[in-house]
Amino acid sequence: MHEVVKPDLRRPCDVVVLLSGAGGNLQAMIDSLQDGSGPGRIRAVISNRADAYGLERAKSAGIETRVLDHKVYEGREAFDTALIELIDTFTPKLVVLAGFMRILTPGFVRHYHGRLLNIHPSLLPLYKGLHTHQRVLESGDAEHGCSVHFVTEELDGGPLVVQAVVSVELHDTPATLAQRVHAREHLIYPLAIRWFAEGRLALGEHGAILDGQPLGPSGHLIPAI
Ligand code: NHR
Ligand code: GAR
Repeated sequence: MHEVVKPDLRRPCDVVVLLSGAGGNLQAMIDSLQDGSGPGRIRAVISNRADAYGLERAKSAGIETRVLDHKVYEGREAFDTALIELIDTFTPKLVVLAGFMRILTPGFVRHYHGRLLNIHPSLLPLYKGLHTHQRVLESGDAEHGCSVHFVTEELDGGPLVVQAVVSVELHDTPATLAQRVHAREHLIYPLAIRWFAEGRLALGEHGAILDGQPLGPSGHLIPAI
């Protein structure tokens, strides 16, 4: 089976970020990780959309950007093969999905086994897939939130690393709820990336491991404020 690979802590952990949109999570990573003192360093930001605002944020922070338009490729396999090739020119130890909106093939996910993270706007395993804020409101749930997980072949189903809970309020709309979820995303994603870069977080055979201890099925849980 896959063994837990110990990182070389003498070198900073190079990270490649994949995104498709606004890049609020990228900005949170830049603000919390990119000052050069921390263990992580964003080497490149890759978008499948040329108009993603996240690309502007990267450029403003002096980070290299690339665009790989999925529409130019014949199918997911061809796109993912090209994406792997591009990512690997930056030799990252960690790849993070930050609002990346393309489902990835099993081959891609296997290639980055144990070093691919995603943030999803729900308390997984609830509300996998898209339009989570609206679905939570329609169900009348009292709580919502966000989750960082290792990416596996099962969409939004990989081992959880950290979750933050957000209370649903009486007059919430998908937009107001999303705003509070985003604020928590911007806290937990840099936290998880820092753990990984420090060599504290790994994917074991039975789930995520932090400081040598299994994290359990929900990951590290941050309650609602
Ligand atoms: N790939 C795998 N294999 N496993 C995961 O857990 C993944 C993944 C790729 C992306 C992010 C995910 C989310 O957090 C993610 C997790 C896009 C879609 C989707 O339906 C679903 C989930 C996620 C991202 N995408 C459509 C598609 O056909 C396109 C939608 C669009 O372009 O707006 O790929 O929610
Ligand atoms: C975030 O809320 C993220 O959790 C979600 O998209 C938003 C991206 O915002 N991801 C997905 O829905 C993945 N399917 P950002 O571009 O401002 O970081």
